Amino acid sequence: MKSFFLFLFAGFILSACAKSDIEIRDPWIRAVPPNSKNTALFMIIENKGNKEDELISVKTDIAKMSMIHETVNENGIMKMKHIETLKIPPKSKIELKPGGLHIMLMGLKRPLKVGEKVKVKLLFKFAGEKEILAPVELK
Ligand SMILES: [Cu+2]
Repeated sequence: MKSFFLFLFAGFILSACAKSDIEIRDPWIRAVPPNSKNTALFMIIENKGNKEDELISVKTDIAKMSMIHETVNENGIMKMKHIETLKIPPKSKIELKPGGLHIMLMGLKRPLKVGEKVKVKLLFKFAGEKEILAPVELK
């Protein structure tokens, strides 16, 4: 019995540690017209830990596919480029914002309402899965 509780306690400590390294702040999804098929998700990802972590995938029920995109300037033309994973160096934060890095939500399954909160699951290499609620905003 004692070892069982010890095991539970160890598990709790481990998950608490994993959680504290990656912090997601101010997530939001851009409001788009009802007939629009794509939108984007923005946020600040902070890595408080001592080792690099990596955003591997993003999932949400509202879109068929989610992709990490960066915006690049090619001869004066802004283009979006797909990147496989997003590395977050230790003790640093990365801002996903309009005109820069973003999560492209493609193939919206239904129109989004301004103000509604959308559940999104982010999978990190070390921190594991993080669930966030991203409000739909007109900005
Ligand atoms: Cu994009």
